[in-house]
Amino acid sequence: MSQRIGLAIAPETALPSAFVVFRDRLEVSIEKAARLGYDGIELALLDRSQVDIERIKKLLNEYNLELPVVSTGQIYGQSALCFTDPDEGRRNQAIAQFKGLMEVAAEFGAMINIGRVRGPYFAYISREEAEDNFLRAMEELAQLGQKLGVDILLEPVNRYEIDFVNSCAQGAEILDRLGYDNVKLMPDLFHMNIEEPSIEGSLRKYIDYIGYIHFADSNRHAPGRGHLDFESIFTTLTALQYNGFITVEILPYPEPDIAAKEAVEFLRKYC
Ligand code: LER
Ligand code: MN
Repeated sequence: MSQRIGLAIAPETALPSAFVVFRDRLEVSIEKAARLGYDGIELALLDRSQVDIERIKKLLNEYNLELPVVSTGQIYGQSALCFTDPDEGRRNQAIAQFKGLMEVAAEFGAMINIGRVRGPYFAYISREEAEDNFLRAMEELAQLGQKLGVDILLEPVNRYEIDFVNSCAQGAEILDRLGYDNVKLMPDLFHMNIEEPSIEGSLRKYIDYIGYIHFADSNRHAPGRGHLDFESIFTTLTALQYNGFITVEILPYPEPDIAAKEAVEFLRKYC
């Protein structure tokens, strides 16, 4: 068994900050992903009303694709709602919207990600208070995850996008404080290249926390278009017996169809 390759896609209403290669009708992107030879798709969503669950299930079945993860960065990217927000009303809105997406994930037997929706540190409250807001939200969500059978993935994101949980070390530390084993770490090679002392070293060090990985090259273009050493990254993942999804989350450069095709062709050389 080796790693399976996923492609992150979003509905046509998503903003460019969804950071996916295809922002289009889901039917169109799912067909393209299958035709290009991906094993699965990650759905980047803003809220549950965006998906016709039965229709997507039917398409996944027809094309023999998996749906490993629902991602949620747009809750913050598009609506600026997040779990650290000092305003209880806004925090609860973020939690409610996220719970709606957890129900979508449960329908697909998928995991759910927490990237930017965790929120930043806010200047007018202490760091402890922001972390406390986050941890209280996480407890509620981890408990719901246990009921729904949905694992939650905390994604360290680089310092230029958010200032809270940038590295695997910081992610692992907060997961230890939280103490729920259905909450895992989700490294993203693009962020790792900025924040980690060594990509391979951090994969090795935090492998027991890792449930899923985002793949991109150093410039967030298709793997092969930047300067990451994929040979070495795959050797490491294989030695660690990581058999989960590696999902392509890249910018649509030079254009979406080319980027998506190049990415899967490049990665297939290794898995
Ligand atoms: C954002 O840069 C990112 O990598 C997403 O997966 C998380 O919101
Ligand atoms: Mn990512």
